[in-house]
Amino acid sequence: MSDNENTTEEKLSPVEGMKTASRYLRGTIGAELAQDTTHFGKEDIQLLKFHGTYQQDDREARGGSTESGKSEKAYSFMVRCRIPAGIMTSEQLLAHLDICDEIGNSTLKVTTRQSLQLHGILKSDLRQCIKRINDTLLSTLSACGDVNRNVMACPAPYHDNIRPVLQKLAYDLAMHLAPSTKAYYELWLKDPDTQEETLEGGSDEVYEPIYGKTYLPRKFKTAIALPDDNCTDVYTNCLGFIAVIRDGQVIGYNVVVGGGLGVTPSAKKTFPRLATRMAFVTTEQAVAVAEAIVKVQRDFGYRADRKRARLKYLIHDMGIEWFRGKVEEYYGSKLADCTEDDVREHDDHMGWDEQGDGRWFYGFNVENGRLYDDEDRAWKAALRDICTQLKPEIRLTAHQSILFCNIEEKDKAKLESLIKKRGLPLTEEISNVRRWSIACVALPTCGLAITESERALPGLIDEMEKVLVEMGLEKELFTVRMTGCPNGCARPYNADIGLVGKAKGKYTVFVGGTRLGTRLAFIYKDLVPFESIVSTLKPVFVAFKAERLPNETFGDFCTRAGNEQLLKWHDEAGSPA
Ligand code: SRM
Ligand code: SF4
Repeated sequence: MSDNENTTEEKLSPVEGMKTASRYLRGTIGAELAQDTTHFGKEDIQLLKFHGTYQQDDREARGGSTESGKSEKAYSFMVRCRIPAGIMTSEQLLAHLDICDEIGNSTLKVTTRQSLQLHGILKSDLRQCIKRINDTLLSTLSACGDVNRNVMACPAPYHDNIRPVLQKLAYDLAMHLAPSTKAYYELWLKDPDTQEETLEGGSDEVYEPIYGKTYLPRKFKTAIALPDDNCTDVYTNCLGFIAVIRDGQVIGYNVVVGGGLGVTPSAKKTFPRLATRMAFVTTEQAVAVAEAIVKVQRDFGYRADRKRARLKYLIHDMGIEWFRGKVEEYYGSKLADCTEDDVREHDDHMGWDEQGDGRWFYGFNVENGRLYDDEDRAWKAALRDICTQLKPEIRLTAHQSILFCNIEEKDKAKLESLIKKRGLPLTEEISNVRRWSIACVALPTCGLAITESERALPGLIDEMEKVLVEMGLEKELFTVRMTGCPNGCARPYNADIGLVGKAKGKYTVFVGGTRLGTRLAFIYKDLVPFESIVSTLKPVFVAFKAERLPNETFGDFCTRAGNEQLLKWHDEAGSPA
């Protein structure tokens, strides 16, 4: 099979040229790191992503001026870790807290893909930051960039025959699909004074056996779920594995392909898409089939237009049969058809649960994943206390929250008191609507944000809580997911309620997805001012209360009613917006 075969005559996107010329992700990053400047040039910015870091600037500080009188952006770096299945140690979390306090913006973000992000790292501290993360035996390599990203799996620490198998697969996939280039080691881990390239004219097979020198056309995302628990939102990934379980053992996986949520509303050629079921693989086949899928996307994925370069568009255009045929060709044999097994539940793993080995874990809800200390709430201080005094294993969830694992019965009360002491609510004290809400980073660091998200959602949830209590709906379980632009980083497009920043202060309100993540939501109202979101939704809550079927969820109700009816209720209520 020829490497990086391109099926299109179209002109390649400029990023393709940068990757090809980069000498396996080196570019001029080393030379730029040695310079006393605040930021990198545009080619290195693209390559830095593969190393796990994004150049950003504080958008609220734009327009400021430097000592030289020339106005310059307040540049800094976001650094994202690769943490397969979100599994890490207390020491690793403590090291992240130290880094964010010493050289970051003193906050840490638990992401929607079970990872951690540092913000506000200055260029002069970037090498130190990445080196310190690696010193704790974590890596940032391939946390971003056109490669396989952090692999998600249900993080629950049950001592059964299922979760550990899935978590191991996440680790194996992450390692197998990680880039092989030595550039990461040379740039960040080696003594800069002894820096030299380890390239001596070898081939792709030597330096990047899976990716070749152009890597993938675009980011690639993988997740693993089990029928009882789709906490990783498997259908929103490029590649998903749904465990097939017989007699309490994992015998293999139904493979789903071509999920992805990013969309540019003005470009009809872009759309959110849930993955399509493709084939059944045994546990032994899983990693090799994943490699074949990655290689098909490498060789046939679109490299001209980055807006259409995700795997979902290739599968949409070519069809699942064509794609499966190619995967079988690359894998070297036919694959079996999917079994009937599919996801049917979603557990967020919050609160106390027994692990099955006599010990406990506690799911701690972190509002929108942001860890900070202020006069009212001290998330970081609580984590420091817990990690130093109880030393639990840490697991991050795809809902931006944390599991404290391996807690002895005798330490349960202590864990709760360490949380309460810092002004933080126990999961049990949080309303359902807050617990099931998440928001992306957005302003001030995200260069693509159009509106607020993480900083705005808590206030909106305060308002929504009141309305739900008024109507006796506070026990309902439904997801509310907010993003500051249509890229969909908090997965709003398959939520019961998705709030997507569209224009300054205005959001598109989606409804009709599911907590299970298996159905796309539809637009209920567009360009709703932030202040009117709850009042715009209220007539739908009223109708839901009055007309729902027994046990019908909010998303199911909205889908059954259809948007024409929802808008009718809205207009009859005379709501604003
Ligand atoms: Fe994302 C870009 C943050 C999960 C779809 N995402 C970005 C960037 C890097 C902005 C940029 O390109 O300059 C954001 C950094 C903001 C900042 O200041 O930190 C960003 N994405 C995030 C995180 C941190 C959101 C969060 O608050 O948790 C999540 C990090 C996950 C991780 O640990 O790896 C994050 N992003 C997602 C998800 C959800 C998921 O993967 O489960 C999606 C939707 C699924 C998908 O990929 O389709 C997502 N992010 C995007 C897109 C749209 C991609 C597309 O196909 O169109 C972009 C923009 C892009 O790639 O051009 C983007
Ligand atoms: Fe930034 Fe948009 Fe992603 Fe939010 S959804 S983090 S605003 S790219």
